[in-house]
Amino acid sequence: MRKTWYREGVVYQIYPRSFQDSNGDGMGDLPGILARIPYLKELGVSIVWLSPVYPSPNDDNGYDISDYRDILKDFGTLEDMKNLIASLHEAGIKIVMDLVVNHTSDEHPWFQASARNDPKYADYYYWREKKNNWTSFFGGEAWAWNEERQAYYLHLFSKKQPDLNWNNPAVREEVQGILRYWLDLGIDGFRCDVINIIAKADGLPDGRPTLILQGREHYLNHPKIHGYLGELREAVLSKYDCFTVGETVLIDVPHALGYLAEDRRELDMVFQFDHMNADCFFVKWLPRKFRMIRLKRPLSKWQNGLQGKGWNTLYLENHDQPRSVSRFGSDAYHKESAKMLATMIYFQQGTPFIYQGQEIGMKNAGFDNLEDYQDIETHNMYKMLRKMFHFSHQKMMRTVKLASRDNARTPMQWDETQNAGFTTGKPWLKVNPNHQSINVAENQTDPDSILAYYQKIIALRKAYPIIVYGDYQDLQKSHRKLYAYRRTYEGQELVVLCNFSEKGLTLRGGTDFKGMELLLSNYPAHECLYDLQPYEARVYYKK
Ligand code: TEU
Repeated sequence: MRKTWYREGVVYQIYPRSFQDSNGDGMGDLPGILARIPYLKELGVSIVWLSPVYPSPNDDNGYDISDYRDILKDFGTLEDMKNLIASLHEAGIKIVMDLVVNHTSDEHPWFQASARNDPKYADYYYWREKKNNWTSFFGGEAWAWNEERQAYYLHLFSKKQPDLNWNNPAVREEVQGILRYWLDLGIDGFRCDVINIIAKADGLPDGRPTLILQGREHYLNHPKIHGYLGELREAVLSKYDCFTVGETVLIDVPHALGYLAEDRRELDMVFQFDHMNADCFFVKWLPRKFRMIRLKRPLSKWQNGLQGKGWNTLYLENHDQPRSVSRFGSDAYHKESAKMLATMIYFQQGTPFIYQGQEIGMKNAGFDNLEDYQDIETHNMYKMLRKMFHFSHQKMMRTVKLASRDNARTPMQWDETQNAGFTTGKPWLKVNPNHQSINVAENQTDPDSILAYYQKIIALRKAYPIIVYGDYQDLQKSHRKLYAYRRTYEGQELVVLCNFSEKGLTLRGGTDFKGMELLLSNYPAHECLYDLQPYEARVYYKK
């Protein structure tokens, strides 16, 4: 198996708007991140991923880029970025940027030139006189009318995010140039936004009628993509010591293996989303009750499916997903369940991704008023679902509170002061009132905190290669409350036990850990070896 720093590392995702403000404008920024490097070091992470920091009109919080080679003013300057790269590197931390190249902003000069029909840029986007029937990820039609060009353009996300035409070699060269630019500035890799939808079927045919994402069979993992990614690897990525992680929506194991095959290395790892459906049908906007089995089955499927052939990402949260402790854990056992969830996911095979605030058990925003949510998807979905299904405002607000992306975007909770130590000004999105009890400062005073537990996990991953590279095998597959698995590596063995219940659980056969050393647990003591307490997690090890 190929051993590399990005397989052995732990990634920390920063959502820059919400991490740390340094100038009181209510918006996080690069100097703010710089000031928190000691915190990142203390936590022990080795790679930082920044959600987009480029100039953007912020229709979708930076995922609509208007200049790929500069920094959004609110976040600082290119000098600040260079400083951040250098300082992170000095601290032994690598840095990965978000690469959003399925679409640009409609305020990007390319789109403006394309709308003018400037011959150089005319084919940079998909222009049509007649729209097809595709629908957008954010709800509604995937086409918008442009007055200037007197044509429709394709946008799989918001109207202000026109899709780039990857058929055009000039577009692909532009993208290569962007990658080179940042790699030459010292960047160590990219998180590639919705990368598996960049290739669209020739002629953009109508899609099969369906409720969600109509037309998707014409762009999800379209075969042309392998040419595009192969070209990018060959022309740019192969020349640097860097890695890529693809955000691959609606991906299955066979397609993932197509991207991860070692001889092609189109991508180094992918984000899959199957386990994110543990409490919803297909999309977050159709919630259902959480069942642990719906978390275990897909995670095991991915562990088994990629073993020896690819590499998994291990995550429970990101800036698009509500907080994991609110979804899969418990309020009554907040600390225990947050630690248990971390144990369950980060002892599997793959590269861990921690989303800011997860390491202190931050919870969903849970705001009652629609006006307190800023996210474009939230507002679009609210309107669409009310119109389509005549859902009441009350019903929709219940869903918003569960599903909104802003649940995970509230400012980082550093301390108990008024704005949680995030800003001295007015935060762009409300701070969660629970910051008085859930915050970094509080965690730092408690040797038994969630934060301290994350530090332990990260330290263990560094000390025990079995955690990184060991094979995975699930135990008690169909158990509905116990998630148990074994890892094996060069004669060593690891057994992980996680109780997903507010009740105690008695272990029966099939989870043998006799003669093994207890490496980690979220409870101070065990009354009975074979009884797990509520949300208890244990990790056993044998040389
Ligand atoms: O997300 C892609 C994506 O599929 C999400 O839009 C997802 O459908 C949605 O969040 C579910 O609630 C990426 C980025 O992570 C996201 O923040 C961007 O809005 C999107 O791409 C467009 O760039």
